Amino acid sequence: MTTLFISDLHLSPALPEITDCFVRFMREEAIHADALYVLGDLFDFWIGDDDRSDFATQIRSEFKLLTSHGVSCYFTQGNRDFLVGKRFAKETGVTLLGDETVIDLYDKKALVLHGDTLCTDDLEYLKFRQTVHQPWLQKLFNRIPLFIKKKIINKVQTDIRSDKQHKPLDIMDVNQLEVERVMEKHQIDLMIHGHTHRPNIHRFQPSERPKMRIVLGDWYTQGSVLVFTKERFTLEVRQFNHFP
Ligand SMILES: [Mn+2]
Repeated sequence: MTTLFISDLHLSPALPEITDCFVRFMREEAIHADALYVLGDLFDFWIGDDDRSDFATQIRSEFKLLTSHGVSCYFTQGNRDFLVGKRFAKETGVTLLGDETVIDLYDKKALVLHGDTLCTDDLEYLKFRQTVHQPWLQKLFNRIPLFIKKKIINKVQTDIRSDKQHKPLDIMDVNQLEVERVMEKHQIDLMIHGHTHRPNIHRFQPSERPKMRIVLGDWYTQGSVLVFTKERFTLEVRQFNHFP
């Protein structure tokens, strides 16, 4: 009985090493799990469910393989793949989760989310997020031909990259007060998220009950997995050559 959590793989056709590690992780490890949670930024960018490229098709088929073997797969959108939608879910058997979801983790309640909404000090990003998450805009975007979408995305990605360079790093981490507020709102003691690329297990006690926040790692130089069983949980890495 194992539940796996991953996020921030930033899969892209330009980085086949990461995709290879992901494919082997799916076929050799996740396939034996009860459930797999992908907490956002699976893709470096997802242009839309109408992407029929070899790369997009391959990733879809890896999820399909897993779900058809009875592994429950859940997906929450990140700030890079907020255009993953119903069609992707239908074609892969993956269940799409909302921005904040309380899950039942072996009789323990946990809140899972991407983590970008916890970074409330990053006002500029929150403004951007609000814009791109408007349903009418997403609907409109999904109707634009793929080649035009690619051009728009390239421009947006360049803007995001240059924006990050001009920001001090600490602004990109979560705001602790926001973490506590969200945990209080959902009445939970365990939170699991990615996004910040700062894998860690934080224990704190803002009120009478001890709380825990588990942060998933990225897949830039190695795979990164939270392995959760009834008895224990561990943040683990998978070297890119880990799977034989
Ligand atoms: Mn992110």
